[in-house]
Amino acid sequence: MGYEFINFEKEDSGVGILAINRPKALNALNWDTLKDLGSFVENDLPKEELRVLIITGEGDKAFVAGADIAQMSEMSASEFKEYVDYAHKIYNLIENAPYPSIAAVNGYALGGGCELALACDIRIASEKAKLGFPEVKLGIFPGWGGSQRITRIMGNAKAKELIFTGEMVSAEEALRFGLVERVVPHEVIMKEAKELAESIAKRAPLAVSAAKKAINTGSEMGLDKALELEKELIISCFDTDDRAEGMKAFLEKREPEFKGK
Ligand code: DAK
Repeated sequence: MGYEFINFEKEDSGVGILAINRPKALNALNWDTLKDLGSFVENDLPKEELRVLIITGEGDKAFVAGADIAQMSEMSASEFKEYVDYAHKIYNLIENAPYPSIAAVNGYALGGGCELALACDIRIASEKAKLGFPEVKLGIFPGWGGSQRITRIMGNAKAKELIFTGEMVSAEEALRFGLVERVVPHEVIMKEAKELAESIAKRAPLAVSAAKKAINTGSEMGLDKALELEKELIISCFDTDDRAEGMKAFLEKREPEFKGK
């Protein structure tokens, strides 16, 4: 596919593993890396066959250490705007994708890197991971969705503490206030992420996708409207082959074979 800064492989289970591949710079997202990520997610990700996407970083040290500071420091105001617009577009695409995503946070997840993890549905961290938003040390603040997504995940007060101080936290601390869902030994992070992904990949894909939409969209609505949305989505699930298969398989005491139809 000709991408220098990302690697991708898809397993038979339907689990795709996308790794940001710029380990010498701790996978910092310079323009070329961000464009590879964006272009791949937009155009080349095999969406039809994909059940779950795992995002991680190559190397042993970092998930993504943020936007590329060297490159950012040289940008004009218009380039800076273009950079942030593009990152917003790609992170929104990941957040709103029909397939679920898991961030396997295998090391530093800082600034734009932590924001990438936040755009994923679930975050698993290695016990060696460090997470945070150092942007205020650079004269900016988390602007790739971070200041908004983080408050929705862990509340305004803790988010302010993290963002205002710019300090990194350990994976264990991140777990305590809900920035990550699991912490696992470093050596097994990909194994754990794959096991979790495979357990989701076995389920009815349209139902998982509808549940993601109900949660993501519904949590931004008032309860009455959100309950209406839930009703619409569950009714749309009832009308699928997978719903018929799931219930039939239960009654026949066998595993269902879901087709995503
Ligand atoms: N950018 C560029 N290079 C980076 C980098 C980064 N974010 N992080 C690490 N590197 C490079 C280092 O420069 C070094 O390169 P060489 O010197 O070897 O050429 C190499 O990766 C290894 O890093 P270190 O030698 O520093 O490794 P250490 O183990 O000593 O330290 C560290 C690891 C993660 C603590 C340290 O590298 C570090 O503090 N990195 C910077 C982390 C950071 O501040 N991240 C946030 C970036 S700001 C926007 C809104 C938001 C954003 C952008 C735009 N708009 C509204 C337009 C987002 C901003 C950010 O993400």
